[in-house]
Amino acid sequence: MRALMSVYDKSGIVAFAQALHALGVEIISTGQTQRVLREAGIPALAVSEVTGFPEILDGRVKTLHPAIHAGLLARRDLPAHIDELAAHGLKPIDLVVVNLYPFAATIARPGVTMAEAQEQIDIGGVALLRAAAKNFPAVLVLVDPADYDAVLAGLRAGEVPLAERQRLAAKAFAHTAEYDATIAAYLRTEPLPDVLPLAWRKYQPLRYGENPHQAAALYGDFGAFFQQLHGKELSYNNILDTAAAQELIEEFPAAEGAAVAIIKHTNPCGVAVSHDLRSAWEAAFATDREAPFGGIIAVNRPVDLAFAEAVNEIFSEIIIAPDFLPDALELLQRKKNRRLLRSLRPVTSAGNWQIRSVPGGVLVQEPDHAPLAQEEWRVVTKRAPTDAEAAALRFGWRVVKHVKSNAIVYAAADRTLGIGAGQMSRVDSSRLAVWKAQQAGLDLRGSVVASDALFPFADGVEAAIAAGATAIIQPGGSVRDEEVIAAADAAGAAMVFTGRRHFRH
Ligand code: 93A
Repeated sequence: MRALMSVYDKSGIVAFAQALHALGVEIISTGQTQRVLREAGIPALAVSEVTGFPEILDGRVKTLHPAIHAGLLARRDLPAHIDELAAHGLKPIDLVVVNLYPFAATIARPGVTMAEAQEQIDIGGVALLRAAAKNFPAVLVLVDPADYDAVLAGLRAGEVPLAERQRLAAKAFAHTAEYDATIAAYLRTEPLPDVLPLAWRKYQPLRYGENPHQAAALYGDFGAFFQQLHGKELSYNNILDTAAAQELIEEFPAAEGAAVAIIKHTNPCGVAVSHDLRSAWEAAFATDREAPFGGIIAVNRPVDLAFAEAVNEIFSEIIIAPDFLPDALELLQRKKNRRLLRSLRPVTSAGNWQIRSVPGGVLVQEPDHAPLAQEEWRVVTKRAPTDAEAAALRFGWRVVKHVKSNAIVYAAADRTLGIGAGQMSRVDSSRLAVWKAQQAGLDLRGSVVASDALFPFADGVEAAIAAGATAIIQPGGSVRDEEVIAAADAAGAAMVFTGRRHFRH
């Protein structure tokens, strides 16, 4: 029996090779692998001794040779294949151990150049894996040290069962597929390619999905964005809420003030900015004093003790912050069920796709991370917003984008006053927002209202004005815009068209 060993990461390889050698397996290996094996006293042939051809082009061509690939691909059940090997002086290879050039780790390095990345694209190793996996009834293929022991046990017992060989082959093809997908994603230049190169590893198993009877897992690189400092593991719904909370809070740069967003079921129940986190918390919590229980809180500045003491009063599932001061962390860690997450980098900056599953496939879009684009805003009423109204319109517009459609947000310059989310009719969202404000004991007189999409009729605007709003922000673009504008003018209200809507389905 002959084995070909060619590994970039050499850990564990000596012990495995020793075990193979003890079983009488002849070992062939590439340059550095051979060096490591020989240093450990294991006899190993160089690939060049088998091929009669040296490694060339700085190792770009090591194993890409018919003497290797014929040895892997020959069908053992066809005498013609066996004869052909012999006619060319070749011998079968029955086991392949490969560990590819670390392309993913290379591109994860900050400042890596394209030339460095290209050099780490493994060609020969991938070819070895695919050839061995294709011929899996005869050739064992190993890409994972976790499989070494089972294969050794099989060899010692005299046979590795066909089902195990097939499992290893599937694993090898999954490995090369992931490897190639990573390369394709890195090299991709067009925004929406014909084939989606997806290569997501399981990051974390989840106890369940949206509900306890649904199995679920998290894939990808969540850990690059959030570090969990405390608390039991995040649930499926926690992760969705965390993403929504962080996206919202990133609307508010720390330099412009301390911001707090309270999220429940991916919708904000209150958002505010102030000079410090504690007062921002109080203003955000004032929007809705019921819903935040069991909610998620995101802030844009390091958590201090004053804020920690205030939020400690209510039960919240998760607090997300750029950092936690030691005394605040100590206090917040006292509750076992509370998760504390440090946001490591902006979730809204990367050009990452948003992907959602639909029957038979996925929908892909760019995220709605557009900036305010205030230069596109147009005052359409006779009266322009006052400075105070303009500040409130900006605030409301930043928040309404993060509310499920139909979305209506009543706001002041520094806080939400009433939020109506997720209704099938815009009028109902408006009614809800007003009702919520009333429930919270908030006065909507002099407030502004933000609508994620156009008001189709004048009635929505009339209702907002009746509720106390003096300025309105919305995309505009209804066939009845004239009536809608006239309704605002009739009440002396100011209205701004943004020309851009923010549906969130
Ligand atoms: O540059 S390659 O794509 N050309 C090859 O022919 C080839 N054959 C194996 N890289 C190739 N390999 C890779 O070399 C293996 O996948 C492994 O990662 C590495 C082992 O080389 P060494 O034993 O010299 O460290």
